[in-house]
Amino acid sequence: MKAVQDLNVLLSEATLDQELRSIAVKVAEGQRITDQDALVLFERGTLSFTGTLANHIRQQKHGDNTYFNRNFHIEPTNICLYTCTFCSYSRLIKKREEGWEYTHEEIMEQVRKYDGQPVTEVHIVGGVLPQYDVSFYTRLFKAIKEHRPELHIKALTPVEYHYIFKKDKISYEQGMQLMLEAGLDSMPGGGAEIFDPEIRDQIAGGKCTGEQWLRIHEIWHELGRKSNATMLYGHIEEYRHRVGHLARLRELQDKTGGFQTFIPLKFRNENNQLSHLPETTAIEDLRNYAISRIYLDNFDHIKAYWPMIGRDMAQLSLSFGVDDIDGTIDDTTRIYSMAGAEEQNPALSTEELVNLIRRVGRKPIERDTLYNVVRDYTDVIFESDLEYKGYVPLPVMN
Ligand code: V47
Ligand code: SF4
Repeated sequence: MKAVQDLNVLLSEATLDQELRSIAVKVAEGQRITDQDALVLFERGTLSFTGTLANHIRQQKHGDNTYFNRNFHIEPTNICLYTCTFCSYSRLIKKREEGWEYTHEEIMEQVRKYDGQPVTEVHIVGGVLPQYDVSFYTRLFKAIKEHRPELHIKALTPVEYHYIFKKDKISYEQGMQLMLEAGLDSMPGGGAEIFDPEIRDQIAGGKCTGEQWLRIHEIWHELGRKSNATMLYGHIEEYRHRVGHLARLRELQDKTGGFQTFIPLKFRNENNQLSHLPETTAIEDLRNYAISRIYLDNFDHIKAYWPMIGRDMAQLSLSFGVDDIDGTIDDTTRIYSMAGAEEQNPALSTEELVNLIRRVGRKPIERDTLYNVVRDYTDVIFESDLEYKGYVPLPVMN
């Protein structure tokens, strides 16, 4: 078996380092790695070592299947009460003329723009402002559902929920129940940043704590619903903080099973208060995907957010544990373009996304938010790709 041969090579490479060797054995035997193992991987795991282990797990979980979905983003406002130091997107209230604040009607206009288009999800997230309260969002979710009942609403993060529930003096439990009844289908993974309180205070002071972020997801999972998780890395945190963050996610996932996807978010340094920090290298980003894949054994999916890392890196990431590319027909998010992301006007047609996945030897599968297959594109070759000569052969799995 090719995967076992790869592992044998790795084992011999790792004979000089007993700890790496024991991690490889654990992965080969399908055992969970410890927090200390994860730290060793961050400190000493080479790109090829971590990549081979992560790809082995990816192949076992998904084969070559690579998922994407068709969604669009709505960002109701970029004015924000908070002042996260990594954020390039928000504007303070005193500079509100530099930003946007959409009304209910303006947001519904954006929703209606996609009428007749085969999108399955709307992703709603933005800044935190008093006028965007419980009543604003419940009315909005209801209006979207009335207009297009089958459209999946993936909206807001514990950062917004914590603020609006506190303002309305209702508990997290009551608040999430209201959201559920209004039509919220799932929660995106944002706002997690780094859970460690010391680091969080420095980069995201004042907004919900790591504990509160986790608690709101837990309550949502207890209501039988799904959510995602992220980690913002590559700023002032150390490897031990990344491990601590992943450990909290794995622990909650053991309890609820409600997370679908983990999305590592590389810190981008343009136009924010941390611009003096250098960005992580491509090697570090791939290692981070790989180690996340190895450590989070109870997460089904690892997602690369292509508008942030660019198309080439998204393709590469598929060999380092990633099985999902956040595909969109017309990505209108500005969170990353304002922070110096690779894609300034991120928009990929389904055809381009399918070609991008196929060209690195993977199988493109369109999914909905809950990973039901919408269409398997494995055997669909578009005319635009007929002349393409550089296909990577699919790995042979005997
Ligand atoms: O929480 C903000 C991050 C997040 C920067 O669940 C930055 O499917 C890097 O969570 N450099 C919001 N990152 C986006 C998010 C997300 C994206 C795609 C898919 C899903 C999903 C969730 O963006 C924030 C923050 O961690 N962010 N500024 C920056 N300068
Ligand atoms: Fe506001 Fe979110 Fe930006 Fe923080 S990351 S300043 S909460 S928009």
